[in-house]
Amino acid sequence: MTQFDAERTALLVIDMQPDFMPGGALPVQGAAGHNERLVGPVRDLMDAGLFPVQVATQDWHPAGHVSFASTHPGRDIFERIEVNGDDQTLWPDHCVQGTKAAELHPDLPLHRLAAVVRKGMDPQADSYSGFRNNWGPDGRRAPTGLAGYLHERGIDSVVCCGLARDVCVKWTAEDAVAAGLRSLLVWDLTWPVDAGNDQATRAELEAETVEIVTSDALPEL
Ligand code: VGL
Ligand code: ZN
Repeated sequence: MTQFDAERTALLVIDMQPDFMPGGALPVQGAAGHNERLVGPVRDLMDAGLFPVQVATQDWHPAGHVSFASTHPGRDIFERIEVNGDDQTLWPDHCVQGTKAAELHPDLPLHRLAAVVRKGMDPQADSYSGFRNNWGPDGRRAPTGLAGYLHERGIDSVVCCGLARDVCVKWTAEDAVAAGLRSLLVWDLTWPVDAGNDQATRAELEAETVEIVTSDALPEL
């Protein structure tokens, strides 16, 4: 393992929005009706101040977004279709711009965030990774600017937590590697849309050299 320099590490708090929590439109599994089980440990990590830069991502879709099943008459949620030549899972309407359930969870210490990167704003392109669009009508995986932001802040490592383990956290952690960053994922501070994906998620992350850690090990890394 390369030397871990906390001073050059950013905490990425991914999509901690009520729509991905129990009671929301597209809830993750593993919290059984208790948002606090998701929010509490992430709040504690943010408050611990282990890393000098904390950045949140926020899924932020316009109404009628291409990723919503409701946008495609006759299609069901969780169906997969081809959009602009790319594979697209159809989701329930979620994280619609301006709605309460799309806000970052208010029980998080949001004042600690140096930046919030919004994604999925292009009506025609989905964005799982905080770094870029999945694809797009123009064939471009348009970047959000997060890689440039982190590089300019002198960051060389990221610690990823949040929602959802098998979708946006996974894509973001993998793209961090692609951006030349050391990428850690705090497994117990992520929760999946589908826990049935956990084994594959773990294997794919490891194949992409994302380091899977647990929160109790963080202070000693
Ligand atoms: C996410 C599905 C659709 C996520 C976002 O944050 O993991 N999942 N949009
Ligand atoms: Zn989304």
